[in-house]
Amino acid sequence: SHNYMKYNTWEKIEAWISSMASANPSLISKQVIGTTFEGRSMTVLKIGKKSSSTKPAIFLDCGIHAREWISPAFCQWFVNEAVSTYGSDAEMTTLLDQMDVIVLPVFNIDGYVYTWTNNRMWRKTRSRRPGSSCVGADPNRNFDAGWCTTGASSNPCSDTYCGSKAESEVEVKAVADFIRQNRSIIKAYLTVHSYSQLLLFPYSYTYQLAEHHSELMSVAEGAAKALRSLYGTRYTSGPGATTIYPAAGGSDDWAYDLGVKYSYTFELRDTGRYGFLLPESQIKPTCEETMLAVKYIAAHVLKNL
Ligand code: 0X9
Ligand code: ZN
Ligand code: ZN
Repeated sequence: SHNYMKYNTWEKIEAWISSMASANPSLISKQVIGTTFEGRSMTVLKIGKKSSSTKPAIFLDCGIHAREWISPAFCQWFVNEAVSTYGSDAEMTTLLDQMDVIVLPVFNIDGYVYTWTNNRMWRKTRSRRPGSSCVGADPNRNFDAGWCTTGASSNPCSDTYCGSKAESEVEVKAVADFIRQNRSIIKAYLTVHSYSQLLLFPYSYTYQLAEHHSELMSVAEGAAKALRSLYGTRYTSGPGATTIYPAAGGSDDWAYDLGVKYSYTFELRDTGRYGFLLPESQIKPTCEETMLAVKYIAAHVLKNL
């Protein structure tokens, strides 16, 4: 069976997506939202108790950046925890009765595959364009939020290349289209990266404070406190621009400006000892503590519907 305490290949994750959906038909449905540059299907798992009326939803994605392997590991962990604690954990049961969580387990599938086969430190997509020998754009610089104005590069060979235009990357376009289509039901956007132990919220493309800054900050601090309660792991919360660095074209800022108020970027463990090469022994503790933060945010969203 699927090993949640190891980093899994895309082949394993793809098989897992199918088997999770078929083994839990009352709680999980799947939907293909697009195709990657190299032709792989992007499939979301919608988790929640089936209802006759339309339910509000939380969108959760992992693996925007290829080398951040702990991130897809978290999405797999989340889906498993959701189905295995529904009906026994009161918080999870209420959450999935009232809302759906739409999970994209690996956003940048082509990049993720490339980190397994060619270059463990690859970050970007794997798109090619006539006229440039450099491959890929940074999907988290490719959203239409102050696109390419700060903290991004217009050089196709840079690791933070913003792409030829906003949403030039088919993976970004697929996610943006899906969120636009489901704009009225999506109440929170959560995106998981590594590393640095941060809980970021808008804005990153400007130093201006978000309209809902105080609420976003207090929810982030509550989530960080919940996370810390398990193993003492310390997270710093704040707007991206001042907490990490100014950088335009991110998914969090784009979702927020679209009207998804609760928009957060997690930067998971660690603070640099292992960095992107986080040992598999840390998958379980990292995922367990992060679950507490995600559930805290979800409970806040639910309370404020
Ligand atoms: O630079 C990024 O895209 C993220 N950090 S990472 O080390 N995982 O690459 C931070 C994203 C913060 N949000 C925005 N810049 N919008
Ligand atoms: Zn990242
Ligand atoms: Zn657990």
